[in-house]
Amino acid sequence: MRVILAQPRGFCAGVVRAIEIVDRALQKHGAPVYVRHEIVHNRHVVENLRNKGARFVEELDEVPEGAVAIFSAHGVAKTVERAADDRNLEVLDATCPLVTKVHVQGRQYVAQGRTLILIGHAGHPEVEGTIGQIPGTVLLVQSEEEVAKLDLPLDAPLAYVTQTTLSVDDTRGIIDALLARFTDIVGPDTRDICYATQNRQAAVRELSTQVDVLLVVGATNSSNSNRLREIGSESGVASYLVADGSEVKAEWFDGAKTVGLTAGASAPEEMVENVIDALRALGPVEVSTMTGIEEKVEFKLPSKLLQPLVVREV
Ligand code: 0CJ
Ligand code: F3S
Repeated sequence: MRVILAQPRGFCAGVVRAIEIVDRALQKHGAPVYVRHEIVHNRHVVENLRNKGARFVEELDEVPEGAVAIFSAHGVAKTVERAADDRNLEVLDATCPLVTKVHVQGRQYVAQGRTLILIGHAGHPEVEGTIGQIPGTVLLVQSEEEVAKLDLPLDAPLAYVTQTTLSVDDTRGIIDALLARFTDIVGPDTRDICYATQNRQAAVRELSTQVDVLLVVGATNSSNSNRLREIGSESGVASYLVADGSEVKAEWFDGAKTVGLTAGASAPEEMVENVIDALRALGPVEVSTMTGIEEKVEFKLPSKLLQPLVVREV
């Protein structure tokens, strides 16, 4: 069997930064440090940090007064920031800077007197965070059908922003439907979808033309990973989302000569290797990597974590 690895795949700059924030917080403050929500949507990443002394909670009332609390890469609502203040928590914010950019942009549109529409998936923590970062009502739109149902005057001053990990194609369809229906609406095209999501989707679309089966390494609650699997399916390729090699099933590969393998932005490269090992257990495997973009994006750490850990006396 030939295995072709997608390029790019796996960790994005926001995930690398978020994990580094937890690691450095543990070095600086010692265990335990508290992380609100999974730092990124991957249980291998979470387990690894838990073993080093991180404690994962869903809400801040589970964090003792005055402790260190880290917000996940997906961002949080203002109410969460206020709750952290009320409990005197030492906050380290691992919100991806590209999510924060959407928060800022949304607030700017509202300050211009526009009603804000957020294109995204209900219940996702990034969507809850973005809605909660913007004053007033934010209207969530999940599909083109929902655009038709928006109860707004056709000439109302509107603006839209998007979740960062959506399908580029679906989002373009929703934006086109908004632009076709409303006469005074502004927004950033599909550019709010982050570079990592766009690059991984483009790579998988190309890879899907060359393979019989597509495997996406990622978690079932990872939005960006799910979108990669969907692109494979939409291209007519049998496509599966797996957390690691233990979930790979022999019957998926009956008659398959070429398998495409990619990973969501929150999936560690070790799990890609783990999946390759599982494929090797089924028979001989030849691994290559498609040609693709080399990403060079890096995000700065919060300044609180850049201070030297040990101050030497002079
Ligand atoms: O929302 C984000 C800032 C992406 C974080 C990295 O991916 P993941 O899987 O934790 O999150 P999504 O469910 O948003 O893709
Ligand atoms: Fe940020 Fe995109 Fe990664 S929003 S955390 S760079 S998937």
